[in-house]
Amino acid sequence: MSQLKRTIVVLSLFLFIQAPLPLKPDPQLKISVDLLTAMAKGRAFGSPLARGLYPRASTAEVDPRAKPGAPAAVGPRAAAEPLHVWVYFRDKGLKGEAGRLQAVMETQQILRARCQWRRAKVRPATNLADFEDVPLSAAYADQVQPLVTRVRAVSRWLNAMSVEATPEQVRALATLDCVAGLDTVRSFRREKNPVQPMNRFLAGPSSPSPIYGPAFSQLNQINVLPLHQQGLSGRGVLVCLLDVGFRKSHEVFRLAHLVAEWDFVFGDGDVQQNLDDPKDYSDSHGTATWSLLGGFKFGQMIGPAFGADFILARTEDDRSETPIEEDYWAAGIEWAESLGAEVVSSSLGYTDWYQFKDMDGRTAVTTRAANRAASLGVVVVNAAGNERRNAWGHIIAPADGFDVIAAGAVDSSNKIASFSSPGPTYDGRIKPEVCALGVNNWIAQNRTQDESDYYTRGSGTSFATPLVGGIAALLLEAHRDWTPSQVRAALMNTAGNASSPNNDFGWGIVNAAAAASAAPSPARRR
Ligand SMILES: [Ca+2]
Repeated sequence: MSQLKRTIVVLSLFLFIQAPLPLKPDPQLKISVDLLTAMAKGRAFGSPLARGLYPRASTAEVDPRAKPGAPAAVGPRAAAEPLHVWVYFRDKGLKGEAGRLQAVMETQQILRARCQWRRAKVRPATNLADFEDVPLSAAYADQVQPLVTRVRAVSRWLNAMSVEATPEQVRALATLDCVAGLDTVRSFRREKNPVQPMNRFLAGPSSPSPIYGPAFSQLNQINVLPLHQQGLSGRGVLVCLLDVGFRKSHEVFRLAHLVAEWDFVFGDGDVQQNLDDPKDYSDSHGTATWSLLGGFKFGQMIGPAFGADFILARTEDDRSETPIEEDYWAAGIEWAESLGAEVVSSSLGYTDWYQFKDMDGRTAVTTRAANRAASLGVVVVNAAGNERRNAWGHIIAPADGFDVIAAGAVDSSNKIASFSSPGPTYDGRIKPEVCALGVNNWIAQNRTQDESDYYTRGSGTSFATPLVGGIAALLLEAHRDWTPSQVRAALMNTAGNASSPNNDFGWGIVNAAAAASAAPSPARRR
C-alpha cells in the first residue's frame, strides 16, 4: 500500500458562496404545496403517464432488515500493514453439469420478488438467474477464512472473496487448490471536502421558488418540474445510493421511504455516522447526494425522485486515505440488485491502480459489476469524474461501462464545468452520456459539532449524478417496463446536444420531461 502515489483526487469539490442563484420561478409552474406533500407521503399519484402500466412493485417485498451475505471476521489480527486481496475461486465447487443446473435452479427460486420482476424485463422468465448468481462454495470459503486476517466482502458475480491478509497469509492462499488467482483490491479516492457551517436561513425570503427554494434552478435546468406537475415523484421505484454515510436524521429525509440500509465498511445496519465513535466516518457526501436525488423540504430542497423507495449502502471508508475500495462497491451493487434496485447512483474517485487503457468497459472490477447489474435490468448512473484538469484527464470507472450512464457536470449557464471529465472511453465510445448541474448545487448537510441540519452549495460530477439518477427513477415510474438501455437512450436522445454528441457534454443536458415522452427504443433481451 505504501507504493500508492499521492495523487490528489477531486470528485466533489465543495464551493461555498453566499447567495442563492438569481433565478425567477417558472410562470408555468403550477405545483401546489398540498399536492407535493401528498406525493411525498405517497398519497397521491395521478399521472396519466404512470397509471396502469405495470404491477407496482410493493415495498413489502423488501425486508428492511435484509442483510447482505455478511462475511465473518476470523483469525488473529496481524501486526503488519494488511494487504487487501481478491481471492478468485476456480469454480463454485459443483459437480458436473447437473450440479450446475441444480444450483442455478435453486438460486432462481430464492430471488426476491422485486428482483425477479425487474430481471424479467431483460431476461426470459425461465432464465432469470444464471451461474454467476450461484453463491460461492462454502467449502472453499472455509478453506480461506482460517488463512486470513479478515474477510472483507464476498461476490457471487466475481466468484471471489476479498480479504485482509499479511504477505505470509497471501502466500498460503496461493497454495490452495480452489484458488484460481489473487489480485489487489483497487482503491479510489476523493478529495476531502471540508464543510463549512453556513447560515441555515440563507435561503430565506429571497429564494427563487417558495416551493423548491434554491433547488429550483438545478431541477428547472433539466426540466423536472413538468413531471412533478404530472404527479411523478419516483413512487414505487427502488433506488440505491452507494456512498459514504448518510445523515438519515436530516429534516430533508423526514418523508423519505427507506427500505434497506447496510454499512459494508463496519458490517452493520446503520449508514449514519455515529458521533459517539471518534473513529467513525463523515456522512457529508452521502447526505448531499441523497438530498439531490430524493430530498424533500419545502422552500429548501426537493430532489427529482423524492417519492422513491431507497436503499442506502455505505461502501466508502472515510477514515482511509483511499476511502473507496472496489470490493465494498461491488458487494454493495450486488446486494442492491438482489433486493430489486432499479436505479443505482454512485460516484467513485480517481484511482492510480488502473490505467486509461483499462477504461475499456470491461476491465475494472466496478465496471464489470456495473455491467452485470445493467444486464439484470438495473439503471446504473455514475459520475464521469472531476479529472479534466488533472493528470488523469479521463472519465473514471465504472463510468466506462457500456450501459452505464456517465453524468458530466455543467454550470447554471449550461457551460461544461471546468473539472468535468471528458470522454471518450479507451475503446473510443463517447462519454459522458448526459450532463446536469454540477457547479454550486444546493445540497443538504449536517454540522458535526451540534448535529444541526443546514443547506449549502457544493460542486462535482458526483452532484450531477444523483440529479440524473433521480430522473431515471421518474422515467421508470412512468414506464415500468423500460430496460436500462431504453432509459439510457431516452435520456440521450432528448438531451440538449443529441444532434451532435461530443466528449465534453455527451448527448447534452438532460431534459426530463422530453425523455419521459420519448418513444422507447427497441428493447434488447439478453
Ligand atoms: Ca455503521
